[in-house]
Amino acid sequence: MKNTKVIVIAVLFILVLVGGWKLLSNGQVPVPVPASQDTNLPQQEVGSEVQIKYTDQGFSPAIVNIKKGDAVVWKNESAKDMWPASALHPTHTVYPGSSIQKCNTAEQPNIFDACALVAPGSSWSFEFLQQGSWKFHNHLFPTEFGTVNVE
Ligand SMILES: [Cu+2]
Repeated sequence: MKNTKVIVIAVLFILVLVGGWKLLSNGQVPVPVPASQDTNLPQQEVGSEVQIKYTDQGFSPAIVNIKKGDAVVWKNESAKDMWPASALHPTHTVYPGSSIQKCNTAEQPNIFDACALVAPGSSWSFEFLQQGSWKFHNHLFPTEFGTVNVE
């Protein structure tokens, strides 16, 4: 009986050794990735989203600073409809390529204009590919406005 125990322990020991060696030789042991690998990248990654809330008091924040390629999401947290759009009311032509006349055309996805009522609880987003300081307003209440700075 004593010999059997010794043999079982020896076999288990060999199995553990062989198993460990196989793991190492196959490179399957997880190698930790250095966390500092991407410290050279800008803190705000391209393609991120910034949110502007629309409340009964207007847009908040009214001024946002983003990078080219980022999107701004206008979220309607008020009790009434909103319609974010590029300056200048009523034509909406300040942002390059934008115009209220392009609403309901194939170009609508590329213009800085919601082109429709955005109901309470809903949101509308736009990706900014042009650098500059772009004013926007609520087409339904043009005295409510703000600015998106794209660097
Ligand atoms: Cu307008």
